[in-house]
Amino acid sequence: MSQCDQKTQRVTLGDHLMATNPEEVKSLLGFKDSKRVIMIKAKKKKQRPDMCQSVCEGLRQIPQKELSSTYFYDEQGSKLYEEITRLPEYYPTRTERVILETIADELLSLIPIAQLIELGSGSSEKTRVLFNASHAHSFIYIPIDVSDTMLGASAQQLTTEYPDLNILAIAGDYENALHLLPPSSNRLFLFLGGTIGNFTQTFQAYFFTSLLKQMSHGDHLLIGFDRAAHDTKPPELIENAYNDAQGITAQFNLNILNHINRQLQANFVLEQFQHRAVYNPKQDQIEMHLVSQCNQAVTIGSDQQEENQTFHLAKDETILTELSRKFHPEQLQKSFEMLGYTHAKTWEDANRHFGLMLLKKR
Ligand code: AVJ
Repeated sequence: MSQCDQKTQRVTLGDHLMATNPEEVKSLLGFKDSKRVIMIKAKKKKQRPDMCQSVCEGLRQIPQKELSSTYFYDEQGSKLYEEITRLPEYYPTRTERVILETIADELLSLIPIAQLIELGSGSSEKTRVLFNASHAHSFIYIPIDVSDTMLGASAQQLTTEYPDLNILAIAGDYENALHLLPPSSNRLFLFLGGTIGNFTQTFQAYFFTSLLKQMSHGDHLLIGFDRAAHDTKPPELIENAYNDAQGITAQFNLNILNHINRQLQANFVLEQFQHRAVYNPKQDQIEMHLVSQCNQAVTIGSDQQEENQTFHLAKDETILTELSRKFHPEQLQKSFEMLGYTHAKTWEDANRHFGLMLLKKR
């Protein structure tokens, strides 16, 4: 039996409660005393394909080898991404923050938020804009992130900055974590940063259909999306955001190989790959690759292991590491309406570089 049966137990940060169903979480939500952070770990429902299997499958693919962009985010990768968000070329993060600052009061007056649920909260950097705007902090903040170290550290930091804020941090992937949310109304789900751009169209439809099922009447969803190139947004602006002068994005891209080397005892030589990111105007997406600088072979798995696998890369052959889709607001709105969402409002910055779309469950 999990520790959650002890209903009044408080946990210190770093400890995790395991919760397997919404009832257990609901009992945890009754906290009203001075301990304002509870951290739980979402138990895996489905076993995901393991990293080795996924990486090998991707490298076996013909004609285009690929690696899942989820493998960018080891500790070093998460740090590099944080650095990216502060780069002068990387407009999405700061533009999204400006929009949030502009609309915070309006948003909070539109929705009487009981729970603020953030999918992929990371360092909760932009969410602070909403905490700053809502003086009463009458809601519970529920950050969800796969990285439990990031989650713990940022929850800790938030309690010192906002002593009145109640936090229920859930470590786990979105699907497992969402199944833990106790039913409630007046919830605002946040999916910021343009992360929706990493979803394929198929996965987007699947993901937001299952989210809608979890939502109650009157719940809202706020999505941050990067806009496709248009009259006031040249494609070069988008391309430059992924080709910064300091080479941080290149490091971020190459780090995926480090992560695989370490996790799977692989032997990628980072110096033999080069970062490439191009904007594809037909598909409205950034396509990020690692380009092999020579003919080479890579082995996944240490020599002692029997099932180690070798992959060949020709000079100039590439591994696709990320697609970052960009959107036309009208099309995005339509795709959500087709899933059954109601469009409430879309906000943009003055240059129309980035957008926030508020959707609602009827
Ligand atoms: C985290 C998916 C929003 O696509 O802009 C940044 C990741 N990759 N630079 C993006 C990323 C290269 C980022 N998202």
